[in-house]
Amino acid sequence: MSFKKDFLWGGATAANQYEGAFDVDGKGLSSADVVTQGSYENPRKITWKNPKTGETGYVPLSMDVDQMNFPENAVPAVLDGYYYPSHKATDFYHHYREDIKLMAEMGFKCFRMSINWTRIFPNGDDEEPNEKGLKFYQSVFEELQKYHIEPLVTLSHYEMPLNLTIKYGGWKNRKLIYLFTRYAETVMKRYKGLVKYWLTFNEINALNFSGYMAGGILNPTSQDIAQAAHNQFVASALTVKAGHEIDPYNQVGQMLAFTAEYPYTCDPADQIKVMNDMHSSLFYSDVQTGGRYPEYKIAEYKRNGIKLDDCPEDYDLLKEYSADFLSFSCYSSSTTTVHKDQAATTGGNFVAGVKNPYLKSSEWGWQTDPCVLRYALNVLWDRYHKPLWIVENGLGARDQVTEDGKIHDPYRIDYLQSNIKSMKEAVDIDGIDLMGYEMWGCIDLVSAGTGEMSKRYGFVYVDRDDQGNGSLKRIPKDSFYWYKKVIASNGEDL
Ligand code: BGP
Repeated sequence: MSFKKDFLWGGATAANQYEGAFDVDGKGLSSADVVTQGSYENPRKITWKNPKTGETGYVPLSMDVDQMNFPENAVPAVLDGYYYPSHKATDFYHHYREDIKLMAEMGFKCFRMSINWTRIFPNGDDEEPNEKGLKFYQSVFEELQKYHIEPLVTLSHYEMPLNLTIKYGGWKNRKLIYLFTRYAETVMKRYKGLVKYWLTFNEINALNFSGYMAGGILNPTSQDIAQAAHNQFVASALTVKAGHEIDPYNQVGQMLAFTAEYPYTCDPADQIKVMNDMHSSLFYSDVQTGGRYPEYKIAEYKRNGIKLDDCPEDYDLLKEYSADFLSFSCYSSSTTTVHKDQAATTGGNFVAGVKNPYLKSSEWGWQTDPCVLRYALNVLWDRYHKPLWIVENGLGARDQVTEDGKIHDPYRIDYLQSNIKSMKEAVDIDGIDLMGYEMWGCIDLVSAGTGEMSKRYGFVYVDRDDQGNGSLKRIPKDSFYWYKKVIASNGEDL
């Protein structure tokens, strides 16, 4: 066994980290457009303004549930004196032809990108869609079609119309189910024949650790997160239903941030901790892909007095229109223990863990794990038996342009080589049904966790720095030529 003939090799991006042009052609303000740049040490911030008093300020972005201190009467706002990475990013908006050509040169079969909801419905609740926004993505899809590159489209990748946060409180409001589904139907109808693979919410389980990024919620409580998750599940089911009705070729998948967690010690208490942590993220796929609420979550809600605003039809929808496939991101593994005092910690973009002495870490604390994809694929396959798709994996690093104008990135090749090998084992040895592999940030873009430009993932370097300066020139890195060879040999020549 090896990768299928039509295995979807390619790369992945997200609108707010890549497109720039944040206020062009009628686009509205999105929740990502009020998030400043940060760094590994300093969290990104959501800036705010009190419309009555004119007072301004900020709150750190990734706050735990019940921890955010967003002032009452204030609204998220763009302020002078701050740098917002999404405003410029690496300007795919004006470079899409050039970028897609580079993807084609590498032999991409697939390109994962997201539609920015605010290009289509600038306020989320507008009567009519914005034609200029619709046209932009149409041109992108037509360009991809020219090169036979299959788009994989995320409908909401860590952004939503800011107006929906201000007016409705984000995803904790059931009204969002209707507004999202209307947006999904609009684009699915418009791009029928151009797009057949769709994802609803990027890393839906990020609701657990960033209610704002994943749900547009300010000051989220556990009750809000539970409700937002429920609303997103129902919206996903309705999107699957609409997708199938609009075009039988459509396949609508789930997107999960896979948490590969290992116990740090053989104390059984560590194993139980791992099980509980895995539950808190697998809950999202148990519902969206598995089609039902798992008992451990029902019991947890009961214990904690969480009550959902739901109705019996919701559960019929979840069952009948579960995701067609399960896609996920997976960069590294984490390690955990109840004996925190015995272990050193390491980073991650939103959640930190315990350092695994067997693995090497990047500058941002992400550990390279040569077995993680095989492990992830097996866990998910055993649980759901639905086709799987790796839609994010890669290495963020500080690349340097050398005197010869080139970028030598052997560390990236090493990382990808070991990860692709692990994924290959899951297919060859374990017989798992895998649809494709999309390397994250295939053309350099800004980091979601820190907002930095200098944390680069791409096969293609983009000349832009953390202050937004640079010519935007695109330069293929050494890994570009390596990946071309991997695709050409369908994963045999690593
Ligand atoms: C995932 C997100 C992406 C992406 C990636 C890398 O969690 O879906 O948007 O950016 O992580 O993380 P970072 O950009 O923080 O390095």
